[in-house]
Amino acid sequence: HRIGPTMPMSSERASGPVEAPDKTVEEFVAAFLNELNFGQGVLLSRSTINDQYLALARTVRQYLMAGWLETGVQRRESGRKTIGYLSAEYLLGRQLSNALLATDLQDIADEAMKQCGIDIAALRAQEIEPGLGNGGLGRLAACFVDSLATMDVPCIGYGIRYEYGIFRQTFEDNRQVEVPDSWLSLGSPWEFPHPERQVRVDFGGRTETYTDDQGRERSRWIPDWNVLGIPYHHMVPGFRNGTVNTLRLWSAKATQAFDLQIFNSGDYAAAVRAQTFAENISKVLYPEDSTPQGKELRLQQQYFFVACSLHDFIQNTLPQDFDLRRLPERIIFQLNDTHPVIAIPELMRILVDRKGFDWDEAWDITRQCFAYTCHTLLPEALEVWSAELLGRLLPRHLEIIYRINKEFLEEVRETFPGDEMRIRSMSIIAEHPERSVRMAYLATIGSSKVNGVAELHSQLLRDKVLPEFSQYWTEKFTNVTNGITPRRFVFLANRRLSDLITDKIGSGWVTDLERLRDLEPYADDADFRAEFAAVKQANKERLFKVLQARDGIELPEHAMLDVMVKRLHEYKRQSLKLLHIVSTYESIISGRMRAEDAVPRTFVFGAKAAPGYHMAKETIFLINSVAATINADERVKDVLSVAFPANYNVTLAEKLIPAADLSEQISLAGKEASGTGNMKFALNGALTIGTDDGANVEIRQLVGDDNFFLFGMTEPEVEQLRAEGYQPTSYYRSNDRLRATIDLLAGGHFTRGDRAASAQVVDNLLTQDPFMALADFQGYLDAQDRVDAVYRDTDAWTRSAILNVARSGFFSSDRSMRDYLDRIWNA
Ligand code: B1H
Repeated sequence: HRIGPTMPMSSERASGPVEAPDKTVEEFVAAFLNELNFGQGVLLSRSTINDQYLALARTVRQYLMAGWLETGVQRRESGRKTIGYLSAEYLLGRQLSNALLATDLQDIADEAMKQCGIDIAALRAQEIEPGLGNGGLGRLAACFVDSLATMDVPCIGYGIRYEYGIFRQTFEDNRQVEVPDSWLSLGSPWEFPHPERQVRVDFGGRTETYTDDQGRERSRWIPDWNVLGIPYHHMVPGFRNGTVNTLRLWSAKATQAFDLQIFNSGDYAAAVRAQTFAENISKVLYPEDSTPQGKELRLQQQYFFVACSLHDFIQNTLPQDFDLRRLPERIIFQLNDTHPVIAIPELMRILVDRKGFDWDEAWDITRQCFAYTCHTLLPEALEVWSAELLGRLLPRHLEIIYRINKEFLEEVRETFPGDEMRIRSMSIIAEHPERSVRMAYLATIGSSKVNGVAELHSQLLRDKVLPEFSQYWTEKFTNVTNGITPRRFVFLANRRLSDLITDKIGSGWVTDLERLRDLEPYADDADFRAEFAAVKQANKERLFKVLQARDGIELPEHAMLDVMVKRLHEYKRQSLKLLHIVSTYESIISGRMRAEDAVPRTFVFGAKAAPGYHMAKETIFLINSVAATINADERVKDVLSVAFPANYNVTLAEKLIPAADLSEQISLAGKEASGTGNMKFALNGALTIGTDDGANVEIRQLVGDDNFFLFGMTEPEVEQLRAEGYQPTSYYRSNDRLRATIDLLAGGHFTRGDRAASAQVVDNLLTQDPFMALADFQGYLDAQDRVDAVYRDTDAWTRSAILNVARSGFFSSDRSMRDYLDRIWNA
């Protein structure tokens, strides 16, 4: 079959303007019925909610289409530098509400659906969110592309169209059970497949050397299998500015050649199996957050989407005769962690092997085309691929990596002659325990800039993770503190607060979040405080309805809502939160504290554990067990409640965060690179109890110490304690409350007398406690006492909450994008 060339530029507009329907209820209804009848092939009277949802989505799409096509034309004509955001994850969240918000069609759509006798809320609820990411890293990518569209910056987001996103979490007998996330099963109205733009991706085989016609020794790759990448385009609408950028997600498909070879051998079943093998590449998102699995399929995924993306930009996006020496003027590929770092040798391969460039010239171009963001400090999270595996899957790339390394180390040797220790420590290739490729080193050497994601993290990155490199290239290292999109996480998620803010300071804050500063004076205005508190209460009631319908959870109306939502990981210390809850409960049932003297609290957890992360799953079991016991205990009724709704995701976050009073950000100092949930809570008027870690540091500096509950060791204190030899049992022995808490937890009180059921988490805390929860326990309880004291004073609490909102404008991802543009992209 023929794949036609795209039309030449000059004729693009000749095809006539694409016009959106008018923004009136009548036209909206007409477009909707048209989609329902002609698109979905049903009558309104016979249509299901899913039919109606799909038709509504396609109707809203019509309003975005003209902007999308026009943005595409402009991008091609302007010759502006494009940001190629390379990310293995995009945690998008639901699209319908965001599209209605971006087009300012919410009210019209409400009314139009009403006229059709449809409850739009039911249609919104019908959408399965695309969960193509694990947590913060994937959500960050989604916030960044939102901001770039809103700022009208040319950006193509490149990633993988996983057929199954992050698993759906359910609980059985208090334990996590994973269910596949078949998010495509009811149809996906937001994607546009383009099978005619398929790209072939090679794998395996060997390399051979030959002499080219100029007598130069060269290498070429003789691969032995390949797959096709089919791009699926998604619209990324800017906020009410007409810009619509593109997210291009790749799906793997078997090639015909691949099948034929085996079909001809006569083994039909083997041929079908081979097809499945190829298509497995984009089948499922790896569910590990922070600790990458060194699995072959994962490396296939990484190379697959990166090869498709580079090909797409160079062959299909740039003009035909483009001079690749000028590539850095037209593209900067931002590497979202090390997952896409194989793009660096891939670009070298394209330039040297396919386009005939000299090595040195190709290397000079390549380094200018990449920038690398590191998202972690955990040593176990730094990606490393065994040379054996890399060489088997991508033999030419391994060869290129060896040469990059050889030339780099020669350069270092010139600067530091005889310093072999240093040279070994900077090698991309590690020799122990097996020969392997350190992807973070490759990324650092092959990029023009390297950044961390919060001030503290960037400093630790320089000092601890890549110290030799930051000495060698001081200027290469920089910081860009993360941010979140205020469109989704304030305007959409918290309409009541948004209306209140807009009423006082106008609506400019939605795209210029620093304007929230203008709210500061209202913190001292009693009427405003009352309105602000009423918003919070209304958001809680909305949440309680959601939890009741979604999980059958009943919660008391008037309690402090204390929320910890994030992936389950030991370094994040959900177990420390659990110790606080059990300790409070123990104080009451032991009679040390009267129930009526406690500040009523509802604790909410949301957390998925990686399916293979044993300790994380045990912690989930224990939280659920504690929740069940406390919720059933009459002695603490309406004083302590614990809710752990299953399957925390973006959709639930949008309901939970606006309702929260207290935001739990309690990782061990030096472990959480940034955190972004922390920012969402502050912007929605929750106060933070947190350690001096990640972006908490910057939140506290901005909102002020009086409006933040700080506790725990600092990063240097952690290091010192570790060096002295940390002994968790010494805290258990010397702290009565800690001992009472752990004894209650260990004694089977929450597990129907089964002591073994809690033993793994408890023993881990007592004997290893790798993230020093016991060392920070007392400080945490003291900080929680300060929380109670402020909460009793409603005026003081609300005042602080308002100041948190007013002073957190810095955490807009628009600001992050401006920082990338200024410090990294030169665009
Ligand atoms: C973050 C990851 C991550 N850091 C490996 N690293 C993964 C690593 O599938 N994998 O193998 C998946 C995810 N995610 C997070 O990034 C940090 O922990 C947060 O602190 C940070 O806010 C977020 C965004 O920068």
